[in-house]
Amino acid sequence: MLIFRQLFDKNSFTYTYLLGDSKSREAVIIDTVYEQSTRDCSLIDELGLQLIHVVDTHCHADHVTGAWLMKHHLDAKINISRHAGVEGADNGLVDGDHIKFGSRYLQVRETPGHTSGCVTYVLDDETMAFTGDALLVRGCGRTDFQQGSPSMLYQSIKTKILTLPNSTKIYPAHDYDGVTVTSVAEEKEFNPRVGGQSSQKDFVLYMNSLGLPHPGKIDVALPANLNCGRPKNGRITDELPMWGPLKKTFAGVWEIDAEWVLENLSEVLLLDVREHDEFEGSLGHIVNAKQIALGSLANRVGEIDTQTPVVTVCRSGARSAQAIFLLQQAGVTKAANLSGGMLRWRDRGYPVVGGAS
Ligand SMILES: N[C@@H](CCC(=O)N[C@@H](CS)C(=O)NCC(=O)O)C(=O)O
Ligand SMILES: [Fe+2]
Repeated sequence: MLIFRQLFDKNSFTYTYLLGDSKSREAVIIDTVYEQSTRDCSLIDELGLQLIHVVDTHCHADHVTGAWLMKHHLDAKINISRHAGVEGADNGLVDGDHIKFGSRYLQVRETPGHTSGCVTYVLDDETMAFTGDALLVRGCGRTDFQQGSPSMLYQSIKTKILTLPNSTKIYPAHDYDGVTVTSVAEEKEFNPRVGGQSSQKDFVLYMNSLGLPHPGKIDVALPANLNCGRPKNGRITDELPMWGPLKKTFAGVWEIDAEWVLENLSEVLLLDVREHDEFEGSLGHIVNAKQIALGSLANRVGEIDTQTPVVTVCRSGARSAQAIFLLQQAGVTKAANLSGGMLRWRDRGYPVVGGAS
């Protein structure tokens, strides 16, 4: 079975696609965004996938790709068109190449015109095509920079994309109105630029009259993307806090493993957000923990020292996850949830004060 997720970056209106083979757990990710790497790594981890390939549909002009960072974190191979002119990719793709993940693959179709190095990735059974900015929902990518060419884009769309089965679902790299998917049949009929009876001349004249301002981030994005998103000095600038081995869940909560907490009890403030009777009840509590029930936390947050890392604790790790959001809102940034809560702490046989044996 195919595992499929569509993810969205609300700053650049970019869609990122994760595809995995449920049996082998191997996965590929298409068009990542640098600032979303933590999110993407968390989802891959929570779904139990192993990222084999990170692929880009083209050298983006509006956001920095997460390709280099994903490779750094997960040891995946970087793939982009050989014609994209970028440095640092593991595989320079050409028409007809296959990108394999488990028993599945994506077929590479060169679809230049938005840029000279644009490709469309077609799933092995032709049920899905990832068109990048070649074909958007009721639109298409601009053709006024990066060796763009409206006549070339027209040919790419007509001969490489709209020749797929009518039922093929089309997933674009962007949609500025939040539309998530379309199909070959729909775009053949309703795309205002290439659909219906529109000729190449109609298309070229349409595209030459767009008059769009350049993307706001082009001066940052292009040089970075010419190096697959590697920062200039090779230093990572994502959001990982450094006070402990933290992991961010896909739900957006920083978590810390119980073993590290046990070994570093004197370095952290343990904040137990259970009710007082639970704190003194059968599960017991961790030594030196401060008890403030979740319901009172917003009012009592001033009692918490913002310099010391805070580890929030509850029965299962659920209420203490909500406590993380409250602490962050109050400016306590060094805070992480004890993953698994008191239940896991006790399962592992770690020491508690009070509680039933
Ligand atoms: N306002 C956006 C514009 C982004 C933009 O120009 N996007 C390109 C794709 S990289 C495009 O082809 N857009 C098509 C359109 O806006 O119709 C920004 O500043 O980033
Ligand atoms: Fe683009």
